[in-house]
Parts: sequence; structure tokens; C-alpha cells
Amino acid sequence: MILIPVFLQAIKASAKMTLPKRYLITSALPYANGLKHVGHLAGAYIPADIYARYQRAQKRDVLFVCGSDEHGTAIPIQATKEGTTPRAIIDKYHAAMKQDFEDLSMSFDIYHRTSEPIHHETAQEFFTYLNDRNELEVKETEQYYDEEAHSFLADRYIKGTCPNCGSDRAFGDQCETCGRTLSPDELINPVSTLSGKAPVKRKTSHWYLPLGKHENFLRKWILEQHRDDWRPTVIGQCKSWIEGGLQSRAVTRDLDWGIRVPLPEGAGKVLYVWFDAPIGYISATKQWALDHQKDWKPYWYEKDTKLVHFIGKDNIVFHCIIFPLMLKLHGNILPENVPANEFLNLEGDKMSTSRNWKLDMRDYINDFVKQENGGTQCVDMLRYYLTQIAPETKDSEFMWKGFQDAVNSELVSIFGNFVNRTWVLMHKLCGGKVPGLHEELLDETDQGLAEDIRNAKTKIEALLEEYKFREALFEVIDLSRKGNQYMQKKEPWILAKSLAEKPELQKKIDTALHMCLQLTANLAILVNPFLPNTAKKMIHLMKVVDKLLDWENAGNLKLLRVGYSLREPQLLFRKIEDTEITAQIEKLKSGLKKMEEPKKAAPPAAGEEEVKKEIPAKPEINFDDFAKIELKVGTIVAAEKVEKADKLLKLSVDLGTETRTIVSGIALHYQPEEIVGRQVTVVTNLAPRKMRGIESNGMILMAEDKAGKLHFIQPGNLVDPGSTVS
Ligand code: B3M
Ligand code: ZN
Repeated sequence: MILIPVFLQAIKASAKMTLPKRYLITSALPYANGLKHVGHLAGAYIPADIYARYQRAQKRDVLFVCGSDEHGTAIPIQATKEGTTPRAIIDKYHAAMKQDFEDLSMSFDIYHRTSEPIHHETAQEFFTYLNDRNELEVKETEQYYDEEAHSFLADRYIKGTCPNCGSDRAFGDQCETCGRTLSPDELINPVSTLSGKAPVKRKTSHWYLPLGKHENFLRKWILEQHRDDWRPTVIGQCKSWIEGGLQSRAVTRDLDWGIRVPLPEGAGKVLYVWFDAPIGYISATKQWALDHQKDWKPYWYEKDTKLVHFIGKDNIVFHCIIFPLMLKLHGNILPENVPANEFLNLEGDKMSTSRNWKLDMRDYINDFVKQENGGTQCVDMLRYYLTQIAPETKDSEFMWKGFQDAVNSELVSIFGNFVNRTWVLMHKLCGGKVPGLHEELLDETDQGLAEDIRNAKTKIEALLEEYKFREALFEVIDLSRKGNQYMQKKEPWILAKSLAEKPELQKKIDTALHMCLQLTANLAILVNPFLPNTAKKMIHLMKVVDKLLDWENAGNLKLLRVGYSLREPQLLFRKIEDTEITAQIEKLKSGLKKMEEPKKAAPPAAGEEEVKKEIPAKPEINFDDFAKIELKVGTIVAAEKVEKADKLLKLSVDLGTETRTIVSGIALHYQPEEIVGRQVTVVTNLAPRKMRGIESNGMILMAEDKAGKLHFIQPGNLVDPGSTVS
């Protein structure tokens, strides 16, 4: 019997729940250095919002905090890019992100910012507290310094090759290709992004958090205590960190943008952004408490607070290892769970800001929500699809066609259709009022439906408590599907045809529609955490107060009073047209083209002359012909745009014994700063040629894919520059 697993699940969930007194829910603080895309939304925001709304509907004490992360090298780097100040950057993007979240119905209790004085004080106090208790170590080390820019190079100012995956676009703090957290010393072939030069080492002192000293605690707390209730992907990452040997982590930086180290000997240094940012959750709590005359302390100090961090997988180590350790040493509570999501791809490719392959929240808002046929229903459509494809256990894929299908064949055709049929029939056959229920007519179909409603509540509740949002949402839609099946069995519109001869059929019609209406009221409650705007619309249709949405009302089949008159039918969702989908796909592709315009059949180093015709299959050559070509592996050590030639980059390529200048026609495909440090295959004995007045000494080999995008031919592993290829 299918009821058993459901029942067991409920017991499991309730056994685990020694009912916390308060819920503190956090979403990762997005960097205020640019607009955020729907991948972020699906990862750290929508699931947290669902969870917060659900707990609030349970009438629990919930505090849901978020805010902008306004420190770190990402901010001044963006300022340089936009030719403005870091302050202007954070003001601009803080406001923009806040607006985006509002437009997408995020229900943060506070959206704070880490540039606020209250945050600076909180972070400094935290640092002082740990330092005073000797929980930090001071170490003098040699760090990378850019002699040309006269600056130590923190994190993102250094690029190089990732020791883990070999990607040549890793930063000094993290490789974005494989997600591995790095220290600048681990980078192979480091290059300063300020000058493009290889940096030198200089002495400097910093404060460190000694993770290794706390290995036992971390092992026990994560790998034993939370082995079963944290997501396997999260446990897996923590495990590999712990087993890989926990290194001390510097919590200060030589930088001028950030929170000053509150010590005289820390002059000129700031707190590392990953030290201050999570403390942002605490300062946000403080600010919220001030605004609402509440006490913030219980949220961070009382054991009966349930702290849950919602994040993307690239933030796991900070939220599962570093910040918890800081919290422990500072006397705070620890997170109960850190439901991290994997990544969301877009139309078959990784979302990427540099390649402009992404869907910004802002773009969706403009193209759907703000349109004449848009509004909050479009907000819920996106929330629906992003939850349905949430990357909870593995990376998943945003496909525009998938979005259309989810909306048209589930929201419109199943959920919306059920509610609409109920409303239309109730107006047509029951005079627009809640019809009576005739108990003597109830059969097993009715009982089945009643049971389905009660089971759905139990299941959804258990799934939400376990952070399984996809499955929980599936159960909601499934219940509306059952509503449609019920309607199909009862066929009140057929009964209505025989009313003239058999007036007693009205009772049957009434009973069926009564059940459908009670189901609608239940659906409003169950869908509310996921699609709050839809729930509101349903409340409006039913002419009831918000209180109906309290979770405790789910499972109740007497929510709507007999005789109560209800509003006229109104569609909950509109369809998504094919044209909207094609337009979006077009837009995505043309956006990509702007940066990576495909060149048809032009060999890269041909540079300026356009070779328009297809390259025919080439005639056979013998080995000697081939052997004439000298091929070597080189490392790009510098790259810059060639003036007045939008396709050309001037590269300096290290070939081991010499560094050559090579002009390459790849500027539409790669930004200079992203290819520095990359290994390439070079034809080294090609006769020199001049392009735009620059002598090019060799040619870089590139592969051109079907879309016309050029890819480097590079060794699978890092090899010494100058290695021959044959
Ligand atoms: N700002 C990284 C990110 O946006 C960082 C998160 C901070 S959470 C305390 O992915
Ligand atoms: Zn990597």
C-alpha cells in the first residue's frame, strides 16, 4: 500500500524536528559588482524563499536575511572596468539587485549591505574577539607583488592555471571552472591582472585562521553529526577539504577596499571579504532587530535557533567549514544545514557573464514581468520552472522550451485548468456560491480525493523540511492533477444535461463542486510557499482573508462555507507563445555573437584578409611535408588589443628559450585578460609577417567549432613552454 512510505517519511521528519524556537534563514550575499542571473536565483534565493514562506505559514518565528556583499577585489576590479569608483559600483548594484529581488517576490525580512557602519563594527568586533583570544595566528609570508603596479596582489588580481583541473583561468582564491578554492601560491604560472606581468614575491604579515587546529571538531561535526542530513554533494566537498589537509587561511589582505583591520599593526590592511561577508548575516540581523525593536541575540546565541544557509555550491567551504569555525570560536550557534545547490546551465552551455551566455533576472523582469500580459503571474511562472529544475542533486539545465512546457502543460493545463473549471462550473451550475455537500452521496472517489489532500499535506511538509523543493512542488501539481481526474469522473457538466428530468442530480453536482472548491482552497495553501502571487490570486477568487493560507488549514475540507458567494472566474496563468521562446533564444545567441562573432573558415592568423569561401578538403601530403612544420607549446604571458583592428590580439608567447610576439585573429572570441597564462600550440617556423604594423612571428593553432567559435589547442596537462609537438 502506497501510504506506508509517506507515513514513514512523516515520522522521520517529525522525529528529527525537536521544533526549534526560531528559524534564521540566510541566502548568500551576492557581490555588488554586477546584475545576477537566474542561476543565482535558482541556487540560493528561491529555495530559501520557499523555505521561509513555508515556515512562516507554520506560524514559526522566522527571520530571513540577505544583503549585498560589497567588499573584496571584485568591487574595485569592476570599478576599473566601468571607469568609476568602488563606492559608485556598490551603490549602483546594491540598488539594482535589491530591486530585482523585490520584483521576483523574494520575502527577505531585511536586505542589508556590508558597507553599512553597523556591519563594519560587527566584523571588526568579531576579528578582535578571535584575536584577543589567540584564535588567530600572525604570520609573515612572501606574497605576490606587482612591481609595475606597486601593489600586493590579492586573490582576484592574480590569474593562472588551476592545479586541480588545469583550467588556465583560475583566480588566486578560486578556480571557477572546477570550483576548487585556491591560494595564490597554488596557481601555476601566476600573472598579475593589473599589469599582465608575472608577479614577484614580497614579505608581508597577515592574520590566519588555523583550520588544521580544529580538524577534530570539523570532522566530528560535519562528517559524523551531519553525515545523514546534509546533502551528499555538500558532505562530499567538505570531506575532500578535510581529507586534503586543512591549511590555515589568511583572514586579512593587503588592499584598500574593505573593512580596516582594527589594530595599529594592521594599517593598510583590510579583512578578507570571506571573513566579513558571512558576518553580514549577523549585522543584518542586528539592523533588523533595531528596526523592529527586537533582540537580535537569541538568533545567534540560543541553541533553539535553527540556522540554515542557502547557497550555491561554490560557497560550500566558506559556509560549512570556515564560517562555522568562526562562529564556534566566537561562541555562536552553528548552522543546522547548508542546502547548497549545484549549477544551472542555460540552453546546453554553462552560464557565463564574460561570454554573455546568461539570463539576468533583470532581463526576465523586463521581457516578461513588466510586459502588458505579464505581471506577477510571470514571476510565479519563473519561480515554478526554476524550482521544477532546481539543481538540488546535480547541475541542471534551463531551456526556454522547457520553460514554455512547464508553464503551458503544467501550470496552465493542470493547475490553472483545474481551478478555472471549478470556478466556471460553480458559477454555471451552482449560482456562484459554495454549494452544499451531501454526505449520503459521498463515494470512494470522494473519499479518495479527501485522502489525497491530507496525504499531500503530509508529504509536502516532510519534503520541505528536508529541503527537497522540487519533489515538494511536484506533489502540489500532482494534487491538482488528481483534482482534474476527480472532475473527470464526476462529470458535473454531463449530469447537468439531465437536470430537467432528474432534478435530484443537483445534489450530486453540488457535492462534486463542493469538493473541488475545498480542494482549491487547499491548493492555495500548499502552493503558497512556491508561488505566492498565485496563492494571493486564489484568495482573491475565494474572497477569503490571508489567514486561510496558514499551513495548519491544509488537509481541512471545510475551509469554504456553504452558501458563500465567490468571485467571477479569472485565469491564473497565461500561456507562453512560441514566438516568445524563439525571441529569447535569438536574443541569447545574438548577445553571444557580439562578443564572439563567428568567423567563417578564416584561419586565425590570417588576420585582416577575410577568407570567405569554405576551405576545401586539402590534398594528401607526405611525412616530409608535415615534418617541415615546427610546432611547440607556448604560454601566453601577455595579451593586448591591436588598435583599430577589432579582430586582432597582440600576444607575447613564452616558448621556453624566447618570448615571441604573435598577432592572432582571436579578439572577437577572447578578451586579452582571460587568456593570459594559457598554454597554446604554436607554429614556430612560419615566415614572419606584418599585421597593422606589428611583426607576427608564428601562428597559434585554433580549432573552430560548428558555431564558428575558436578554441585553443592546448596540452591536457601543463607542460614546459617550448615542448615540441609532433
Ligand atoms: N558574495 C560569493 C557569491 O556571490 C559571495 C557570497 C557571500 S555569502 C556570505 O557567490
Ligand atoms: Zn580548476
